[in-house]
This record gives sequence, structure tokens and C-alpha cells, in this order.
Amino acid sequence: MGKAAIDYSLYLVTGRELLPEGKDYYESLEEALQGGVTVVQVREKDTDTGEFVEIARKTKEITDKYNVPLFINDRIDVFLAVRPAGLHIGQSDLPLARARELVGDDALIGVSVSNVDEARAAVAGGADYVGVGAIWDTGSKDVTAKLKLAPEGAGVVLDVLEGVPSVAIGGIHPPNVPQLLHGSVSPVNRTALDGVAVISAIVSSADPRAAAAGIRAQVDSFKRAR
Ligand code: TZP
Ligand code: MG
Repeated sequence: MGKAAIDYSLYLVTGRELLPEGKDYYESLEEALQGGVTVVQVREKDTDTGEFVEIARKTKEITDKYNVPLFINDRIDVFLAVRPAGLHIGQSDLPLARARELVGDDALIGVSVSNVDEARAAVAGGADYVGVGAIWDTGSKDVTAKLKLAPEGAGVVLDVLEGVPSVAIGGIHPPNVPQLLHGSVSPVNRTALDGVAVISAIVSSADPRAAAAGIRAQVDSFKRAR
């Protein structure tokens, strides 16, 4: 899957711990894909390596079926074992330059950024996309107050991306998507935001297909109108 083919409109980050009681992870994932998820990232924080690899491998079987690119969060070893489209790293993970040496030029690397300096470094280092956040408070990750960008702060970060694709992340749910999409827009970055990334808005839903479809429709109509 070539780099140019990626549509970042609706980026699902997995969070098995947030599934509703009795909901199967793979079933939820497949429903979300049917609802219009365009990118998936497997994010596992306290999972044994062998199990992480197995989950990533099975997840890839499903995302492949929908022709959706898969990223692995943090773990280069899991990436190398499964070889999906890409690796996603944060500011305290493997440095971007080392990650690039290890994954090669054909793989995609996404980088989480929370401010303009991190965004500039990610762009200079050749990140294929950036995740900008946390936009709002989230129960899905420990984020300190200074990392909370709110839509206006996201716009400042988007201004320095120089065409590198971006997704916003953190506390994004259907009611605040309009505020995000319009609040993060300035004349410079009008086209900079390529999509939204969510965990709980889809994973916690009893109907992930409908949850994904609802957010996807909002992003699609924003992108059509700009
Ligand atoms: N990075 C910044 S915020 C966040 C991550 C992984 C969690 C997003 O989860 P949610 O449930 O969509 O707020
Ligand atoms: Mg990380």
C-alpha cells in the first residue's frame, strides 16, 4: 500500500479495555471498519509481547480485508513481527531517526506531537503523518494539563506541518467534532487537518458501526466543504 493512498479521515486507535461488557474486540473492530474507519492503530499498553503480536496479526487479517492500513503503537518488535503499513511513536518512544532506520523507507511512521516544537521536529525528521493532541481531556490516556491543546492550540500546531498529514486526537466525540474541525482552522491550515483519531468514541460504543459512520460523515462533509 503506497504512502499516497492513505486516507486519514477516521483513524481508530484500539483500546480493548474500553469495550462494553461482552463485546468482542475483533467483532467491534470489524463493525467499526464497516462504519467507515479508514486507518487502524493497535495500541496495547500492558500486554505480553507474544499476545500483542498475535492480536496485531489477527487485526491485520481484518484490516487487510477492508484494505485499511494498520499501524502498531510504540513497539518496533511487534511491527517487525507483523509488518503492517506503519509504526506510530510518541515523544518518549524510539527516536524518529532510529525508527526510520529500523522500519525502512517503505513503511510509514506516525509521530504524536503536542506543541509546535515537536511538530517541527517530526516534519524535519520525515514523519509520514502526525497525531496532534491531546485536544481535550480524555479518560483513555494520562495527559497532563499542558498537553491539552483545545481546538485553537491545535490550529497553531497545524500551521507548521508543511503538508504533512495530520489527525487530531484526545477526547473527540461526535458532539465536539464540529468545534474541532472549525476551531482548528486558520487561513494557513485550512487544509491541514486530514482526519480525527478516536478510541472511546468508537470502542466504547455498543454500536461501533454507527459510531464510526457518524464521525466519518462529519469529517467527510468538512473536507468536502473546505
Ligand atoms: N493520545 C493522545 S490522547 C489519546 C492518545 C492515545 C487517547 C485518545 O482516546 P479518546 O478515548 O479518543 O479520548
Ligand atoms: Mg507511545
